[in-house]
Parts: sequence; C-alpha cells; structure tokens
Amino acid sequence: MKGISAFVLFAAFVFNAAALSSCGSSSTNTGGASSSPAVQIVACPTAPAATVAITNSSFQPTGTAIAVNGIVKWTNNDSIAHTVTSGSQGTPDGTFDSGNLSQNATVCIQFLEIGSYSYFCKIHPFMTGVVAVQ
Ligand SMILES: [Cu+2]
Repeated sequence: MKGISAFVLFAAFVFNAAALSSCGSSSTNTGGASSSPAVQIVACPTAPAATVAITNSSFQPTGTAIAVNGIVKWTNNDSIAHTVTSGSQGTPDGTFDSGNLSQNATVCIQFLEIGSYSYFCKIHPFMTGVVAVQ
C-alpha cells in the first residue's frame, strides 16, 4: 500500500513537472515577443484570407486587409520573376521575403501581429503593396 502511494505521488510529481516546464517554455516565448517574427511563410491553404495577383508587373490589389493570423497568398501570373519583399522605397526591412517567384509560383504569408506591412518587388521596386492586419 505504501509503495503504491509513493508511486502515485511520484507520478503526480512528474506530471506537475511536465506541466510546469511547458508553462515555462510558453512564458519564455511571451517574454521574447519583441524579437519573435510578426509573420511566417507557410504552406498555402485551400482558402487563404486574401489573395494578391502579380500581373503586368503590379500587385493587384495593392491594398489588402485581413484579420490577425490571416494568410495572404500571392501568385505570379507574369512570365518574368517577381518578389514579395517587406519594406518600402526599395529597402527591405527584413520582416519577410518570398525570394524570386517564377511564373505561376505562389507564396503564402501568415501575419501574426496587428500592423501595416508595406512590401515591394526587389527586381522592380516600383511595384508596391501593403497588407493591413487588423
Ligand atoms: Cu517584379
């Protein structure tokens, strides 16, 4: 009997330790919120929150509004390569960069924080757009 309750206590201790350690790791993430990425490139879902066509060397539409955690999908309809790169006036800000998208290539980006995200094409900096995350 004594041995069983010792085992139960041990099991409860292990469970608590696991719960505490998972708590600890999530609070570590919260603590690092300022340095955690505001966006992530993800696999394209069947139904993204919004789509942007890259057509005739322009982003269509140029302005996209989504709710936080929404995913925007860009598709390059041109025969030449384009990029979807965060920043403005041709200067990347490092938040996201699709790299070169060839014809029919897509990129999907999930926006994890409210804000306004300007972007452009690194090959054609006159191509600009903005994602408003509300
Ligand atoms: Cu381009």
